Amino acid sequence: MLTEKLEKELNKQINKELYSAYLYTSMGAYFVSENLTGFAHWMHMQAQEELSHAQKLYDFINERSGRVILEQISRPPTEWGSSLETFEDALKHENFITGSINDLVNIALEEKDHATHIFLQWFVTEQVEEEASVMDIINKLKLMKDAPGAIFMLDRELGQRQLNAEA
Ligand code: OFO
Repeated sequence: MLTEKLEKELNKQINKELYSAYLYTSMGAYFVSENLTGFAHWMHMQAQEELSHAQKLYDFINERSGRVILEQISRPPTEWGSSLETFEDALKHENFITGSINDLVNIALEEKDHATHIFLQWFVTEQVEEEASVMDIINKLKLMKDAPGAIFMLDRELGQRQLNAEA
């Protein structure tokens, strides 16, 4: 059984993961409008992963006899100044999510809920991967300095992204 506090905080995390999916779908729509279909594909794959993160939390709350309560999802931004700015925003968002997961881990420890603590370890590891993959793209975009040929190559590379069944 989850404590009331943990149930509430896990529900809040579902909302954050759903917002992440919304944000990346919006970034995908921006890239479609810029004719960068590979970049858009990468964002759409990321949005799918975020939905699976929300589902993991949803399932866990139910398994622990808690109650899932869905809240309103905020409107994401719709415009960015460049590809680099978009990915920098994505990194900022992932840093925020990492902080939120770390706070959840602290609460699980305070509440002495070891099952939730173990469950959250998956998210801790996942956040390291999420931040690293966005950082990698930011580094590439900085090196390219808007060279059209390089952007085209990166668009092709990002268009190859497959859905990770584990994430
Ligand atoms: Fe769910 O990891 Fe990104 O936000």
